[in-house]
Formats: sequence, C-alpha cells, structure tokens
Amino acid sequence: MKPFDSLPSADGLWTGLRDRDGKDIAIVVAQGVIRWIGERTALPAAAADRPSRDGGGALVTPGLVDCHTHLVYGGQRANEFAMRLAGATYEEVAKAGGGIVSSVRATREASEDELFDSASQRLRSLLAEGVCAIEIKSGYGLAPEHERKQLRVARRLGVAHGVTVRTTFLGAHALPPEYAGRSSDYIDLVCHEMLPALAAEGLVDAVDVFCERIAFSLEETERVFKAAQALGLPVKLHAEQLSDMGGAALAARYGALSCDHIEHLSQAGIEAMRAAGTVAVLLPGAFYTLRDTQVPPIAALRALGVPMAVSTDHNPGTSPALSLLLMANMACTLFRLTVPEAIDGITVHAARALGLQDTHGTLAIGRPANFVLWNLNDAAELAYWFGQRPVRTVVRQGCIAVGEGA
Ligand code: DI6
Ligand code: FE
Repeated sequence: MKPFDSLPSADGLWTGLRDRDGKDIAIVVAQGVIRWIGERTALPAAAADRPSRDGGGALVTPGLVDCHTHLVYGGQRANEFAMRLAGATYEEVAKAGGGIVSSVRATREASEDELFDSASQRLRSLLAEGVCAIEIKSGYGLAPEHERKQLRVARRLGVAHGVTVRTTFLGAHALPPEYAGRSSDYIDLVCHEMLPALAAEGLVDAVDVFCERIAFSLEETERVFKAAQALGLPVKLHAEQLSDMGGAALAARYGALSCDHIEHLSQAGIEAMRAAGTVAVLLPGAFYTLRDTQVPPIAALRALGVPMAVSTDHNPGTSPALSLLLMANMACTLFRLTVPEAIDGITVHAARALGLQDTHGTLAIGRPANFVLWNLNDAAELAYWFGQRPVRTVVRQGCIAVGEGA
C-alpha cells in the first residue's frame, strides 16, 4: 500500500455505479468532496464534461465505519486461545498471567513506534476492505503515560493512513495490578488525572467504561461519566455483555452515543436507549470467540426502532477480527439481522455511534468523498460471502486508496 499522501485524487465524474436498489448512479467529486450524487439521468449538463471515471457497473456503498475497536496494543494472545481450547476458563487464563493484564504488560513495554507499526498492519486489513472511519480505544495502558501513548498512536494512525479516527478513552477498562483491591482509588486517578490531562491534549473524542462484574461497578461507571460530562465529552459503554448491570439505562441518562455488546440488555435498557437516541452496537466477533449463547435482544431493539450498528470489537483477547464484512455476515447468521440491517450497521448506524452522522455513513452532497465500489452484483452479497474481499475501488478522504492508480 502506498503512503496516503501519494495517492491519486478521486476528483471527477464517477459513472457506471449502481446503488443498493440497483439504480444507475453518478457521483461528482471535486476537491475531495461529493458535489453531486443521484441518478445518472438527472446529472446536470455542466457536470458531464468533467474527467470521467467508469465504475464498470459496480455496486457502490458509503465507506464502511468500524465503530468499536481496541486496535492499539502490544503483543497478541494466541496462547490463551490455545488454553481455552484445552478447557481453561477465563479465570484460569487470568491466573496464569493472561487476560487483559497480559496485554497491559505488553503495551506498557512497547514503544510508541512499535505500537504504531503493529496497529498499522492491522489497520491496513480493515482499510483494504473499505473502512473509511474507525474508532480506536485506549485501555491497555491503564497508567497516564501509557494511555497517552495509545491515544497518540491512534491519532498518528489517522494522519498517516488518511482515515477518520475517533479516539475513545477507556482508562476504566480493567484494574491495573498495582491498584489491586483499590478500585475506587484507580477511578479517582481516571477521573481527576488521566481524563482531564488527556482531554486537554486533544487526545479524547469520547469516554468509555467496561461496566461489568469483572471490571467496574455501576457507581464507578457513573463517576467516570460525570467526569466526562464536566469536560463536555460524549460517553459510550461496554454494557451488559456478561450480565445485566443496568449500565445501558445509566449510559442513556448521560446521553450516550452507544451501548456496546448488550447481550443481556433488559427491556428497560432498550427503552432508555430509544429515548436517548443511543445506538446499540452489536459485536458478534466477541460473542463467537467466547462461544456465548445469550443473543442480544434484536427483535425488541428492532421493534422500538433503536439503531443497530455492527463492529469488529477488534482486540487481542475476545475478538481478533480484522474483517468488518465478516462481522456483518456473523450479525446475520448469529444474531438474525436482516442483510439491509447488517449493511446499515456497518455504515449509517456505525457513523451515528461515533457522532459522525453528518459526515460519514451515507452518501450525500457536501460530504467528504468516502465510498466503496464492489465487485458484486447484488448488495445482499456484502453479508453473504465470507473470506473473500470483493472490493474493486476504495475512495477514502477524496483519494483513490484502493483500485486503479492507487
Ligand atoms: N470487553 C471485551 O470483550 C474486551 N474488552 C472489553 O471491555 C476484552 C479485552 C481483552 O480481553 O483484552
Ligand atoms: Fe470492546
């Protein structure tokens, strides 16, 4: 892959495109922005003499949005995968020095450049499949300098790869070993030192907490939310993944952008999310890896019209996934989403989960040019195939990032 700043511009008139409904579409791009989009027959005459690019009849969608990742970390945890296959429980793995704290150790040991290089490699896989915006969380540093290092790497990734990155501070991901038995003191550090300092450095776009029996309580979660609110930062939550903690309703009270995982989400939680306009983020990669059996309450979310996003949850422990299309497939197969819901889940609703609904996730005049041409006849194929990469062309931030000339 060439460096982003040497990629060709996507400016010009794009024709030979079909949208999800099979309509013949044209897109005019100028200075990296969509200046016109619509049915080709309605193309203004003045646009017709721009340099033309033929899509060859390809299906076109908005650039994909991966709205929940832990992309920046040291090492990997394939050994734990093997231990679990041999019958070890999550607790046994943790006792043997594994689990989140083993990634914390490796992340603390890694230099900023090492983290940048390993995360770049993973990011390239996602970008090659059409991702144009991505959320990246901290949470494997769990100390001021190491959380800073992770977030700085996330920002650098956005610049170097020409992709929209939203950073999320997840200082409250796990209790670092040096705070064993002092959870409340650690939350103080998160709220009064780490978050204000990192926010002042412009490293934090949103704030997240892992609210769970094995992580942080509802009360601790609320303390972090209050600190975020005081700084004017939006919140999101790892909610009801392993049990119903009432986290979703709390997050909704703070106007959360999203509640993520939500396998054990209650009806009251769903109603609170609907009232707050909070997005439900489904993470089938973690469900699959953990061999979970509790399916999120899809029918109830659908019935109340809560927008559902789908994401990789890329992390070294529970979801070493680097394909958003595979997640769309799994969301259909494991969670029974319809194909249009799955496609909306990796585009329009994922953008909303990041507060990017005005710039990403749909194709419209005035938005930055982020779109993907697919070697597919039918939009349903986006969620049907797995293990292949049907991308023909990726236009990302106004440049041809994959495809001819890239
Ligand atoms: N929920 C998860 O499934 C991951 N983090 C989280 O909050 C697990 C992260 C890990 O095991 O490294
Ligand atoms: Fe996660």
